[in-house]
Amino acid sequence: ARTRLAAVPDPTATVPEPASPIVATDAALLDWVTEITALTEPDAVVWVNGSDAEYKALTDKLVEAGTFVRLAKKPNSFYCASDPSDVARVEDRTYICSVEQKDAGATNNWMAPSEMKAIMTDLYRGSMRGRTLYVVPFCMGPYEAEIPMLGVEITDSEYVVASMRIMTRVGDRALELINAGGTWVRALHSVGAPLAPGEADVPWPCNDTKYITQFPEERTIWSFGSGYGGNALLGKKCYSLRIASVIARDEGWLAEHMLILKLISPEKDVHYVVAAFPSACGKTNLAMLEPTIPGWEVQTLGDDIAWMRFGTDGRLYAVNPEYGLFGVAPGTGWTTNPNAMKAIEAGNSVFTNVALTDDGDVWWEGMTPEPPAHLTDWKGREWTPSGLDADGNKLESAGQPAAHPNSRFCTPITQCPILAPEYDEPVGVPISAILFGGRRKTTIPLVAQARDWNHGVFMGATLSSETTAAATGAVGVVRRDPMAMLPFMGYDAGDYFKHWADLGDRPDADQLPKIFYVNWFRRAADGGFLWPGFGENSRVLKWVIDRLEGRADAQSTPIGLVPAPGELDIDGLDVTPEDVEAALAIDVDEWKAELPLIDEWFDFIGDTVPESLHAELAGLKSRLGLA
Ligand code: SAT
Ligand code: MN
Repeated sequence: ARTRLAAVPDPTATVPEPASPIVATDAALLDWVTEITALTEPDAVVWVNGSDAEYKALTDKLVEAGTFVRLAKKPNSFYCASDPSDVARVEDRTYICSVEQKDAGATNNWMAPSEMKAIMTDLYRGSMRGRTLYVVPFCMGPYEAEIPMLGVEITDSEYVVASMRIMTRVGDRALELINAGGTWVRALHSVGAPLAPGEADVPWPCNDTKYITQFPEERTIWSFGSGYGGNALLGKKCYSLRIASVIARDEGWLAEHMLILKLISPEKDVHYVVAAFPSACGKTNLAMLEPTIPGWEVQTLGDDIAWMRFGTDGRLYAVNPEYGLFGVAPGTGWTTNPNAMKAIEAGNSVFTNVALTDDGDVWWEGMTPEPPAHLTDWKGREWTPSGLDADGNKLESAGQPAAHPNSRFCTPITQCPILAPEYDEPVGVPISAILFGGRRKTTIPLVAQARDWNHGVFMGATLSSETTAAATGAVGVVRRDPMAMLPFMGYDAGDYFKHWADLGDRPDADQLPKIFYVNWFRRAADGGFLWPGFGENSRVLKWVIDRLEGRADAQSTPIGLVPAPGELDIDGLDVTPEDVEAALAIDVDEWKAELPLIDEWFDFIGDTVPESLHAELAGLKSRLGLA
C-alpha cells in the first residue's frame, strides 16, 4: 500500500521542505496553490525542489505503490506499465479554449473557456483526496535565457513528477526565478482518481473522462484524467507547443515540433538543421543519426521541440526547451539508433509500456533481432516468442507485441553520447535548413528543396503523414499534418500559416533557413521501402548541406528542386539505382490524386489560409498541367 503523508490540506504548513532552503514568495503562486488545494482536497502538499534525495524518495514511493519496478540491469531506472486505456495522447479530448472560437480554428476542438472551466472545476473538486498534491516549478529551456520560460505544474501523480524531472529543468532554480518576478505558466494536472479513506490505490490511477485543455489567452493549462506523456507532462506539448505557439505568434518567433541537429562536413563546416516530423516518424533516430558516409558527423541538440527566435543578425536561432528524451521505444536498437541505446544504458530512465525481462531489464520489438525467450509484456502478462507457455499452452499474449507500439523511454538528454556541447546555449544555435517530413507510401519524393520561403511554407502547410500509435485512433490513415503541428497548434491553422509566411517579408529574409521536404517511407510496388533510412539518411542531409554551400545541383520539377542525376551520393549504398530513382520520382498521376486533398484541406481550414498559399497551390496545379 501507498504510504500517506500528513493529512493536512494546509499549504502553508507544508511549504518549506526541509531539504529546500527556497520558499515560494510569489503571491500569485501561493494564492494559486491555496486555491487548487482547497478545490482538489489532497491529503498533503509537497513542493518539489529537484534534488536527488527527493527523486530517490519519490521513486521509492512509486516502487512501493507497484507503479514502478526497479530495474536490476540499469542504474536508477524503472519499468512502468500504464493502465491499458491510457497509452497515448488523446487528440479528441484536447481543447484550445480561446475566448473566441475562430481563434482555435478548424483543426482544434473548442469550448468557451467559462463552459470548460465549469466542467473541469467540477471534475477537479475533491479529485486529489487521498493523494499528495505536488507543486513542480519548472523552466523550459536554459535558466540563463534572457527571458526564462517558467511554469508551475500542480499534479497528483508521482509518475508525472518523476518524468517531469527527467524531461525538464525542475525545482529550486525555477522557483527562485519565479520569486524574482519571472512570468510563469499555470499547469494544473490531476489523474482524477481520488481515494476514499482506507481505499487501496491501483498502480496507474486515471479516469475514463479525460480533458487536455489549453486557455491560450491566460497561458494556462488544465489536464484531467490521464497520466500519460503529452497528456500529463504539461511542460512538453501543452506548454512548449500549444501555449508557446501562441506566445510565439504574439512575439514574432516560432515554437515548433522539430528536432535540432548539428552537422559537421568533412570540410568542417558546421550547419544546424531542424526537422519537423509527426510523432513516431523517426525524429529521435534522425536527431542521433550515425552517418554512413565518410567524414560526416552528427551531434544532437534536441529530438522533439525547437523554439526559434531571430538573432540580431537576422538568422533564426533554435533552443530545445526540453531536458530529456521521450522516445518511442519499439524500433530503437543497437543497429537503428546506437546513440539512444547508449543514452538509455547510462540509466536514470523511466520506461513506460515496454516489456520486462526475467533478469530485470527492459525489452521491446526492434531492440535486438531476436526476442528473449521469456518476458512480461506491457500488460503484465507472460509472453514468449512462440506464444506458448512452458507446457505448450497458448498464452493470452500470443501474437501480440510485447511492448506497446507507443511505449517510451524517458532519459536525460545529457546522457546522449553525441550531445552537442552548445545544446544549452541560452540564445540557441543558428539554423541553416528546415526539413519537413511525413510518412507516405507514395507521391512524396525522398527529398525536394523549396524554390523559396513561401514555397517552403506551402510544403509545410500541406505536409501529410500516415497516422501512428502516438495518438489514440486508427493507425496508417493519411492526414494533413501541417509542419507536424496538427495536434499542437495553439491557434487557427490559417493564422499559423500566415505567421510563417509573413517571415518571408522580413527585410533580412535572405537570412532565413532554406526549406526541404523529405519522405524516408516511400514504398515500391511490392510494398518494400525504396530507401533504407536511418544512417543512410545522412546522404540526404549531405545533399541538403551541399545545396546550402552551392556544391550540389538540383533539377527543377513541378513540386520543387530534386537532386540532379548523380548528385545524391549513393556510393556504397546497398540499393539499386532504379530504387533511388523511384524514391525521387515525381509521378504526375499520384499528384493528380493528391491535389484534390490539398484543395479540401485549404477549404477545411477556411478563409484564414493566406493568399500566398493559394497562389502556391495554383502555381503547382499549372506546373503539373492540371490547372
Ligand atoms: O505523448 S507525447 O506527446 O509526449 C509524445 C508524442 O506524441 O510526440
Ligand atoms: Mn513529438
